[in-house]
Amino acid sequence: MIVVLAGGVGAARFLEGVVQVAPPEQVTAIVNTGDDMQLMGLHISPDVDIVTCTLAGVIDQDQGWGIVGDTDQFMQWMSKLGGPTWFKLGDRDLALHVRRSDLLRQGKTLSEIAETFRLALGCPIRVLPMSDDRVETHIVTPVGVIHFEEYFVRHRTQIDVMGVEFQGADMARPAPGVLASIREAEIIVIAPSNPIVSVGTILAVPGIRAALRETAAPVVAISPIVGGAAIKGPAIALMRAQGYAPSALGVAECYRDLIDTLVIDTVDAEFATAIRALGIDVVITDTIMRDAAAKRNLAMVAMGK
Ligand code: FO1
Repeated sequence: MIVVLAGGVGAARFLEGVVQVAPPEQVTAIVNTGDDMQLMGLHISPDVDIVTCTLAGVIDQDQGWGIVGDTDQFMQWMSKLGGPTWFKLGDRDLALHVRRSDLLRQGKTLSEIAETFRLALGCPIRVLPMSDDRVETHIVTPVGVIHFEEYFVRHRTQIDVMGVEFQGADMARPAPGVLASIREAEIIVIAPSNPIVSVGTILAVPGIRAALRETAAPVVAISPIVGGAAIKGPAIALMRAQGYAPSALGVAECYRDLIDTLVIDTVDAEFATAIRALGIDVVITDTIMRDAAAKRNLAMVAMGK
């Protein structure tokens, strides 16, 4: 069994590589739900949807989120009616959100819904939300403490980050199957996701960090920082705000108590010695997932094949 700790787009692309080299039924993704939010009465669960829809082959590949071929009638009418339009939900995506919200109101859990959706959409790997309890990542900024999606999408990250809060995390329980899958894994890979707000949020759920430290399986992380820049998203500002250098070495420091190996990009080879000095093995490869072959290569390297 292969367990992958996953955020959104970067993790989904990495998982596309994993399923090229391993049977999908042996792959479990434990997915960040700290980006989840309530908007217009709907429960939005971006990372779970990104992973599910990417692996099901129905993602809008250009954006990395949303549904392929989607239309925008809903957003157009929302705009006419003076509703919020900063967070785009296409018409097909809307169906997914209405259905999820309805099932939650009927008493279903996020993980039950994730299973229903992945089967309905044809996602071949197991997708486990990190928790069924409400956890929300909030960013401390000069204009107040705002939800991560407001910082990321509404403000387009053009606002200072003073800190990060994982609201609800201390009371959250890992979703059913999360701790067992970590315990029973043959290998655990931390996807090239944001170490602070994607993976950091998963690790903030009590029990998950301890399970990773106790597992007999090797724990391998892939640096999402390449040449001092994030492959996607606001990792640099968030790492700085949390006191980490925005580099492959900073990523190693984020995970130093957890991982056996860090996969870094060839352009970051200069950090290998310093990372090894932390007691972490280093594997150097091309980590940019340009195409299917690059995703496959990264999955092979991370899985030690
Ligand atoms: N990202 C954007 O940049 N703009 C959007 O309007 C947007 C809408 C959206 C709707 C559904 C969904 O599942 C994801 C969506 N995302 C959007 C992506 C999301 O904000 C982030 O990429 C993740 O939360 C970070 O992993």
